[in-house]
Amino acid sequence: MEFLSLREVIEKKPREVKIRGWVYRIRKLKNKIFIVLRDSSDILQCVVEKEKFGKEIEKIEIESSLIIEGKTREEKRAPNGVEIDVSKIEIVGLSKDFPISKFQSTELLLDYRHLWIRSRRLTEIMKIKSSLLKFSREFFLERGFYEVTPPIITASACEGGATQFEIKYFDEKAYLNQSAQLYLEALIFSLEKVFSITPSFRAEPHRTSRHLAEYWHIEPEVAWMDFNELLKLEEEFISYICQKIAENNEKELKFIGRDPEDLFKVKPPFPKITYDEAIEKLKKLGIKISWGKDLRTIEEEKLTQGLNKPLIVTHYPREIKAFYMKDDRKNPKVVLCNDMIAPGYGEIIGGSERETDIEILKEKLLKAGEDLKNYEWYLDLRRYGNIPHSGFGAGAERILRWICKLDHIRDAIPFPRTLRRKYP
Ligand code: NSS
Repeated sequence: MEFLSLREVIEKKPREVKIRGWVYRIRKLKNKIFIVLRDSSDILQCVVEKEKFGKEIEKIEIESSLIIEGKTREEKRAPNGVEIDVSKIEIVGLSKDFPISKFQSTELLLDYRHLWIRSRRLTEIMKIKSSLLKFSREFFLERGFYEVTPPIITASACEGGATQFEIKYFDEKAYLNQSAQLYLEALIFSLEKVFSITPSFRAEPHRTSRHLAEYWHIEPEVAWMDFNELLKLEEEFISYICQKIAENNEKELKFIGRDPEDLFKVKPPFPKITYDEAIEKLKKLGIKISWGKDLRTIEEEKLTQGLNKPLIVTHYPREIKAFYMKDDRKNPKVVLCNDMIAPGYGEIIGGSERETDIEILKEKLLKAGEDLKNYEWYLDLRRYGNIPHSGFGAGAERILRWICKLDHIRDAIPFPRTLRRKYP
C-alpha cells in the first residue's frame, strides 16, 4: 500500500490507508488512545484500541513520529470529519517530554524555535511565504525580467555605512550587503530588466516589531524606466501577490484568521500623496512634525488609517534619503523616490528613479562620509552608456507580516535574527 498524505485521506476517503506523521495531540483513555496525527498537509484523528497492541504504544507522546495503517470512517466529532481505526502502528521516533506545552512564554518559544516551527500557525504562515516567493518570481519572469545572483559580500554601502554588518574577509574588512541594488544597476546594462531575491542584512539597533537583522529582499531594477512607470510596477507587483495568494492559499489564510476577500480588494490604483502633502495632512491632524523629518511609525499609521490598500508617499527630502536617488529637477530639495506603506504595518517597499548625474552622486557620497574609491565601479556605470533607470526593494517578511496580519515580523521568518537573537 502506498502512503497517502493526510489531506488526500480527508479528500478521497479510501477504505484502507497507510499514513505517516507526528503526534499533534494525544488523549489516553482506559481502553483507547486518541491520536491526532499531523503531516505537512493537515491533521487527522486515529483511534487505537489498546487491547490490539502491546505495551509499546504507551510510549507514544506528543511529537512522536508514527507510521499507521487502518480503515477510514466518517466521524463528525473528529477534526475534518474523518477518523482512522488503527490496525497497525509503528513508532518511528519517540519524543520523550517534548519541551513545549501550552501557554509558554515568547522567550521560551524563541529558545525552542527549531521545534516551535512545527506549530500549525507557523506552518501555515510558511506555506504562504512559499507562495509569496513563488508568485514574486512568476510576476517578474512573466514580464520578461531575468533573475540574477548579486553578491552578498561587498565593499560598498548601499543604504549608509552605519547599519552595515562588518565581517573579516581574509586580511581585510568587508560587509554583508544591505541591498543588491547597486549590483542590479550594473546588470541592467546587459539584461535591461533584472530582479533578485537575496538575504539582506541591517545592523539596525531597533527593537521593533518590523525590523530584522537578516531579511529576504525582492529587488527589481529596470533600464529606461522613469519614476511614474516605477510606481505602476510597484502597484502591479503588490496587487499580483495579493490576488495570487488569495486564490491559492485560501485554507492557510483562513486558518490564521485572514479573510482572502480583503486581499482580492488590493488592486491598482493605490492612493498616492507627496511628502509635502503628507506633512500638511499630519499637521492638520494635530501632529507636531516639521518639513525635513522622516516619517515615523505613528505618522505612517495616521496617514494610512482607514485605507484598505497601501499608500504610496513620494518625493521625500533629499537630505533624509539615500545617495542614489534622483534629485527632482523641478524641485531639487526632494528626490524621485517613494515608500509604500501598508495600513497598520508600515513600509513594505522603498523605490526610486536613480540619479544619473555623476557629479551629484559624488557630492552626496562625500557628504555621507563615503570613500569614493569604493564606488569607482558604480560611478563607471554613469561614465559608460549612462541611461535613466529605476527600481525598488520589497522586504518579503514585511509583505508577509501585512498579508498575514502578524503582530511581529519574527513570525514571518523561521529563524529570526534580531538585536538579541541569533540562536537557534
Ligand atoms: O532600505 S530600503 O527602503 N531600500 C533599499 O534597500 C533599496 N536599495 C532597494 C532598491 O531600491 N533595490 O529597503 C527596502 C525594503 C523596505 O521597504 C522594507 O520592506 C525592507 O526592505 N526592509 C526591511 N525588512 C525587514 N527588516 C529590516 N530591518 C528592513 N529594512 C528594510
